[in-house]
Order: sequence, then structure tokens, then C-alpha cells
Amino acid sequence: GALEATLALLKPDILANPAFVDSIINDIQNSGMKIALRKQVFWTQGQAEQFYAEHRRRFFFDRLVKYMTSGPVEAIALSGPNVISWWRQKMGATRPAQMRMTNPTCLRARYGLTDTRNSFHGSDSVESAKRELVFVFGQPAYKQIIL
Ligand code: DAT
Ligand code: MG
Repeated sequence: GALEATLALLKPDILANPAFVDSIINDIQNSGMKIALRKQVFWTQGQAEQFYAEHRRRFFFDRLVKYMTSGPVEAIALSGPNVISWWRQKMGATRPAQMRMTNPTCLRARYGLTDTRNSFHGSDSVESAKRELVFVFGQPAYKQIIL
């Protein structure tokens, strides 16, 4: 498959429990996908609004921004063959309660709290991954990741 990079985020509820972070990082490392970069970020309201700008008209936007600014987030640049869809599959779909019924082993089923507080992010396309990785890590770091 194509060599790709993606942005994975462990959202504030995961960072509140260091044992969860260790377990998830171990999982990724054992998968064969590469952690190219890691960085803990604590977004301002403005940064969270910019990251999720495509959702600004949605009913959940304010609660999403509030959640994403409630504590630090672990940003992880992953690289590997088809890593964008690999990470999306590993997370599961958006809504944890639905995942607990249909895909109970995915990360959102195991850790997610509510439809908004769903514990993980993953870029949804090559273009989103580029935009999001540049947003978090900057253009020079992005160039290194995709080499
Ligand atoms: P995803 O994170 O699965 O790509 P998305 O991009 O559609 O989902 O939405 C971004 C985030 O917004 C999502 O992770 C949680 C929140 N969200 C999305 N749909 C929601 C809904 N129907 N109710 C509450 N929060 C929602
Ligand atoms: Mg999305």
C-alpha cells in the first residue's frame, strides 16, 4: 500500500489517565506503524476552533471546542502503508456507544465517553492529514515526516 502519514490525537480524557496513554502507545508500536513525532499540546479556544473549523455550524461545535480545550492532547504523527485508514479503523467510527454494539474492540468502544468526548482523532484523507500535521507540527517537520 501507499506510504502515508496521518495525525492521531489522544484527547484530554485519555491524557488524564497515563496508564491509558502507555497502553495505546504500546499498541501502536507493536502494530508496525511508525510514530514519527509526538508532542503534547494544550490548545487555546482559537486553536481548537481552527482545527475543527469545518464543523463550526454543527450543533456540537461549542461542546467539542470546550472538550478539546479542557486539558492537554497528545498529538502523534504516524507513518506507514495506508496508515490513514489503518488508524481510522483502529479508532472506530465517531460514536462510542454505537461502536460498543458493532465493533467492541476498537479504541472508541473501549475508551470513548460520549459522542463528542470520543477520546481519539484521526485524519480522514491525505489532504486533511497534510493540513492537520502542518497545523500541529509545522511545515518543516511535515516535510521530514513524508520523506
Ligand atoms: P471523526 O472524529 O470521527 O472524524 P467528525 O470529523 O465528523 O468525526 O467530527 C469531529 C468530532 O466532533 C468528533 O470526533 C466528535 C464530534 N462529533 C461529531 N459528530 C457528533 C455528533 N453527532 N454528536 C456529538 N459530537 C459529534
Ligand atoms: Mg473527522
